[in-house]
Amino acid sequence: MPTNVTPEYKKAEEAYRNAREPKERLDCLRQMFRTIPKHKGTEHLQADIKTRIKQLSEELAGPKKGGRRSGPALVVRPDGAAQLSLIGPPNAGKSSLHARLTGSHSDIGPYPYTTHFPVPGMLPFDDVQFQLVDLPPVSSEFMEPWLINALQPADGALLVIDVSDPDCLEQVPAVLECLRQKKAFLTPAWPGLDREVSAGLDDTDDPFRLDLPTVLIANKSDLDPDPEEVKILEELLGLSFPALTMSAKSGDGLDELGPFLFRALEVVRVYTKTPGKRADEDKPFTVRRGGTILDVAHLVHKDIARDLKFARVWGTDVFDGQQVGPDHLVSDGDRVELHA
Ligand SMILES: Nc1nc2c(ncn2[C@@H]2O[C@H](COP(=O)(O)OP(=O)(O)OP(=O)(O)O)[C@@H](O)[C@H]2O)c(=O)[nH]1
Ligand SMILES: [Mg+2]
Repeated sequence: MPTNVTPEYKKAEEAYRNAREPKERLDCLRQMFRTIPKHKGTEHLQADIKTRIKQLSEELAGPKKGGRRSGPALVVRPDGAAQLSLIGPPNAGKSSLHARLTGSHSDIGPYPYTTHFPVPGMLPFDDVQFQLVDLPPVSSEFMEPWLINALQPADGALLVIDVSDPDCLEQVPAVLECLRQKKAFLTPAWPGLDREVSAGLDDTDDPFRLDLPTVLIANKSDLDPDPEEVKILEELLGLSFPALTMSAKSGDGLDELGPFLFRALEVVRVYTKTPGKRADEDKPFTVRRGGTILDVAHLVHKDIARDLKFARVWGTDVFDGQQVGPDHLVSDGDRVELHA
């Protein structure tokens, strides 16, 4: 963080870090630009903010008629309990996994660089869904210039590799380096897993630094059935991501992803009910551990959040129908009646 920034700027930066919708992010960036002290020490940051405002405005303007920017959206609006991006070298099987896990029809090809645009899809787990976004590959030869933007709304990443391909020893460091150069860092630290965050993170104050909790997906296990293979790989590469072994072809290991994400992201499901009625048991709202009644109210409707007075809760750490305030922390499975 540059010195001498104002509280207004800090507030705008904090809001930017928390914003998930592209439109909201753009508003925050504009606020950052308005409030940043204009002196020599902030020149780099000013330039960075301006570039991001330009990129995001273009993205939001959508396809231009006959212009360069036509085709599918390059940033996927978050949906479900969390958004996860599929990242990896060419031909690792990202699209094959995406198709199997979400039922999407993402293009699959026996040659590299098959996928050209983000493809969203939903992975069901229990009564929630995770949004998986298939992406074009990353390699030292080429990375789509918009790819880093597409990662911004993500809550985590699936780093997909072909575990049977010896080239992944070069490919994985190349992927990590390409992302790092654009300030995106894949980290083994997930909120719900007991793992130490690697020390010595530099520049954690940079508002444009993106840290994505990452799980290594060792795909094509049908071609290399040695269950130790991924451990050996991680050791050779000096990595410590949590890892899951899968085969998009045989289907092995696919059903481990949902439970992993639920636990690692500390998803908390809350069922809302209207007074005197049963809770809507099929469609929970989801927050993360640490989420409050007010966070749930925001998901239901912004007016309800604005006017919220108290809630009644049935579930964990409360007696049945206990009255609680907006700051009360919710637990998984809570049934909640919101009173405005
Ligand atoms: N044997 C085997 N083949 C697989 C598996 N997963 C994918 N493949 C094959 O690997 C090739 C590449 O698959 P894609 O899903 O297109 O790979 P991708 O990572 O999306 O490739 P890009 O979009 O180019 O980055 C295809 O021929 C798939 O049929 C698997 O688990 N086992
Ligand atoms: Mg693909």
